[in-house]
Amino acid sequence: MDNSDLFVCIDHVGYAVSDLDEAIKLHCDTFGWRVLHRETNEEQGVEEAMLGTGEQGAQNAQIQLLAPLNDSSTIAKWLERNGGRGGVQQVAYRVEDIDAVSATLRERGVTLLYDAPKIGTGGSRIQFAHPKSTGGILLEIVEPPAAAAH
Ligand code: CMX
Repeated sequence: MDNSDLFVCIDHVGYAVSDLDEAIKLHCDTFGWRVLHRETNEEQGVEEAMLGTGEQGAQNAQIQLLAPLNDSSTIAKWLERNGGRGGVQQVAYRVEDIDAVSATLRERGVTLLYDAPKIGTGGSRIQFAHPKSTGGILLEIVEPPAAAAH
């Protein structure tokens, strides 16, 4: 089985946090990350920040901080289930062609959450694999906007 065309690399690891500014302060002041990008994604119910380290930009693996926009947000539910504590909510794999990779994963029995990819950070296209079909990890698949794919 040739798997070489599935994933490019780990794109980011997503942490659920209850307060975005507090989390940014912790990860930047204490751990030395810096904010590369910040946005609100209404559809996903999140306020988020992408963090990079040193001179690295979005081409390298990032940390994503995800705070709930409202009580019905996926992140609010995740935090509630976790006793209000933050933690790793997802791992995201970068792909070059999300439609092709989604089709391959479906063929292999992976449960994908959306019929078609949705819009994620910075205009990327995203899809999720349900944790029940990945061994317990919420897996995001992300196709960056064309210019940032490599
Ligand atoms: N990681 C691992 N397991 C998780 C999980 C997570 N993040 N979220 C839920 N689960 C587990 C629960 O513990 C539960 O397991 P048990 O049944 O063994 O108790 C099970 O999954 C529940 O699944 P569910 O009833 O289908 O659905 P939930 O309401 O818990 O929601 C999920 C889970 C994956 C469908 C939901 O989190 C989702 O839609 N995620 C995709 C969208 C998202 O995460 N958006 C925010 C980030 C946006 C971005 O990255 O840009």
